[in-house]
Amino acid sequence: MSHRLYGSPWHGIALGLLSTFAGLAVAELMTGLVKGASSPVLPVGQEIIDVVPPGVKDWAIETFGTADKAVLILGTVISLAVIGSIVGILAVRGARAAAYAVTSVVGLIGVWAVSMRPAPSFGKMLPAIVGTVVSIAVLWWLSPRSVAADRTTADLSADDHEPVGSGPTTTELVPVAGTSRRGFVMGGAIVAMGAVLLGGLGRVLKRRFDVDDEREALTLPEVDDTVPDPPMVEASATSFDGNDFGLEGVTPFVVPNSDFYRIDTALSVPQVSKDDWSLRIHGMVDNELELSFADLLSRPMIERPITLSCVSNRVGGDLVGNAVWQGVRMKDLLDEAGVHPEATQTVSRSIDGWSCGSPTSVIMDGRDAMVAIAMNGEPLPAEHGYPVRLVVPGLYGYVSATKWVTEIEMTRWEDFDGYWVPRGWAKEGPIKIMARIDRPSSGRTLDPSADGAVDIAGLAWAVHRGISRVEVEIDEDGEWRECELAGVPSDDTWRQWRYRWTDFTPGEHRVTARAYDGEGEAQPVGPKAVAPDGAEGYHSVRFEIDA
Ligand SMILES: Nc1nc2c(c(=O)[nH]1)N[C@H]1C(S)=C(S)[C@@H](COP(=O)(O)O)O[C@H]1N2
Ligand SMILES: [Mo]
Repeated sequence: MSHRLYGSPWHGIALGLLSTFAGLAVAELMTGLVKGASSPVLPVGQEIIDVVPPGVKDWAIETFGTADKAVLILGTVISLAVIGSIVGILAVRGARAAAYAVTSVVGLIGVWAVSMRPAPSFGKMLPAIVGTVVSIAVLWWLSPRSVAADRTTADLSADDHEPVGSGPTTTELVPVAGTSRRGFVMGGAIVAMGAVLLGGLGRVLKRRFDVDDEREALTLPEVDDTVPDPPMVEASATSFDGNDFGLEGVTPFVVPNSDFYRIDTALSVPQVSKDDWSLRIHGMVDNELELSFADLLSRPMIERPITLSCVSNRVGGDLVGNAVWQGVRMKDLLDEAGVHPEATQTVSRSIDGWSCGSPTSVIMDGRDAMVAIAMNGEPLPAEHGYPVRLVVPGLYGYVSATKWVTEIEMTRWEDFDGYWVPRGWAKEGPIKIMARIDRPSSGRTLDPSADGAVDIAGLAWAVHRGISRVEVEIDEDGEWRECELAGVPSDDTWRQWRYRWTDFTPGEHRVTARAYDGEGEAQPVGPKAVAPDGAEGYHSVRFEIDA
């Protein structure tokens, strides 16, 4: 650093960034040392999520998909860096007290944000506290001060009262690096290296809290009640007898775990060990139940393919998927607990404090609502709720599918609102009927198959009501052509459909699809936005057939 830069705003920004990132790095280290300790960055971001209006949240989900969290974390870190830079400029301008004060306030916001999470504890707040202390220590150590002035005072007092050299000057007792340009560069390098090392160490140490290993080692219990494979209800007139046409570009009937959409408010995936987990069923019940993971595993197990959808799924969107879930029927557990007739709402809560409420009548009406432990033959992936989540056929995820579930409370419909309800989403969330075109994908060229047909295909769902018919219209000619339907194991899954267009012409086209549910009711024309209770409208795609 040149003489000109020492004391300049750039010097201040460098100091501020060093202080900020040293604090964040040590916070990261603490999360690796103390189990359950929370980085303050995530909760501060979470508080931001909690205050943004649903419209903005919705926009974020649509714009960034599941990357919205990464964007939020990045935004929080950038904000901290900006505040840190201002703090550094204050410090090099001699306003050290103000610099310490602002840093303390930022630290307190971090501690507060952590305390707003469920089950706050001192251990959880440690990273924010220690990180703030380290930030202030770095500011103190690297801030410039007028050595001459210190010396003069010290020397004067020494001259007056004490033998020379024993005066208590800051510079002599503690080597403050910031007092010289050279000292700042050296000290800054030490702080930067230390931050990288300690932050990295924290990351490595934190891995020991991951549930990956215990998840891998877990053996799933036998299923007592499953649907036959290949499970089928009546396929369409063309009697195609598989679940999957196997067409390129069409989402498979069962979506692999790695491709399954993920939506939640958790900024870091909760790592919940099955040994620490329990499920409490309480509220308006005769006998409160508390189940350990082993208790749950010893119960009769069902296995069902069920389609899950997010209420934020737009027409044609991919926040929807079908998986084979294994678990215990919720009804069995609730019957054992003895639900009071006035308990019209089944509230579930997750370890991270998220909650939702489902109509008890829906949970208990005989559908395969379950407390699930497995997804597509594997223990639930951590991001899909390991060790235990809920799955309710026919309800959007935000009112039913609690991941990392630890609590079911039976209460009245009017006595509680789940997480998304006060944020502008409907209290009731039955999944709406929808047809989606996967092939062709929008704007693409579609080639005829060897037997001379252009295969248009996709998926349709009306979860728990089933799909009885899908039609496509080509080039808005007003003619709705009936599609072939693949087989399905039950009304709880989506259904593949296909239209083999034989009398096609090369050039640009547009295809639109619509579905009918199990009762023959047609998909509404819409259009309706996703908020407050799910999108409506026909999916339509432009494509081209080469000459
Ligand atoms: N704990 C918790 N569970 C949750 C959520 C959440 O934010 N936290 N989001 C719900 C929503 S909105 C949906 S759509 C589904 C998505 O489940 P998936 O991520 O396994 O696809 O989870 C539900 N369960
Ligand atoms: Mo959702």
